[in-house]
Amino acid sequence: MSTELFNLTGKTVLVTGSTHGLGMAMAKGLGKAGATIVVNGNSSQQKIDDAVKLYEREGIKAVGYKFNVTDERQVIDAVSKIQSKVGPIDILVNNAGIIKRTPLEKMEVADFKEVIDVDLVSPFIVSKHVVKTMMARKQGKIINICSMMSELGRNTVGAYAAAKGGLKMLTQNMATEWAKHNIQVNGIGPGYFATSQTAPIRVDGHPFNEFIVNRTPAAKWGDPDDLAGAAIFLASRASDFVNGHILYVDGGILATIGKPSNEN
Ligand code: GCO
Repeated sequence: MSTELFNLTGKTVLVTGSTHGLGMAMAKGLGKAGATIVVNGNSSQQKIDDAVKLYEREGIKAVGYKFNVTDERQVIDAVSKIQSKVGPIDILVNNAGIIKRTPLEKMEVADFKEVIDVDLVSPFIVSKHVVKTMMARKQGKIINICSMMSELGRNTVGAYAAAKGGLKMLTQNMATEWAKHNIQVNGIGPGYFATSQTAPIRVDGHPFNEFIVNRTPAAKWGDPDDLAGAAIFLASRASDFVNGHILYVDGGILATIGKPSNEN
């Protein structure tokens, strides 16, 4: 009974921004649990094709679709093509996101709006067009990828924090409106993970690198594969009565005030 709860065989999963990083790590976990992965990216068709090959090399069924998650017309076309060619989207993971690290007083308004557009508005756009079929089928799972910045501020990431804080509340409101249709909407809040997005603040000697290791009770940066279990849980029958919950996978950061750097 227990393993069946987490079995995603026969399910179709769309993971936005799944050609690399945390999106790919979560998608691989979902694929290894049996799901067919719809790979999305917006940079180049080649990057999507290469990513699909990576999934297939791990025995995962994957198909690629290039579309810009902030462009409602492209989202409508892509969702329609996916649902007619692959099948209804059972599970949506809104993972695509960007970050711009600039002090707020120096940030261009256009840059602020771009971060909000990608990180907050696009999960709304994609969910709005995927949920229609979920409502008709009276089943579905939506997982919004939040952040430590859904709960905490940090110097230079104000736009990102505003977006991810908003995404936490959007997750709770989606759950409020759609749970009655047997659609579970939840979030995953990754802590600090070793990805291309965090590479600039992980370089040896960068003060933030040491700070995070000290600030994290697990005393390390997360490995993207550490997110697979949370994704499988929130995508599977095991979470059928979980709604509006943000599951933090952060090595304990949010559990603690932290400690002096000279304390073990
Ligand atoms: C930063 C990091 C964070 C992490 C993650 C934390 O500059 O603070 O990029 O934003 O990537 O979002 O949950």
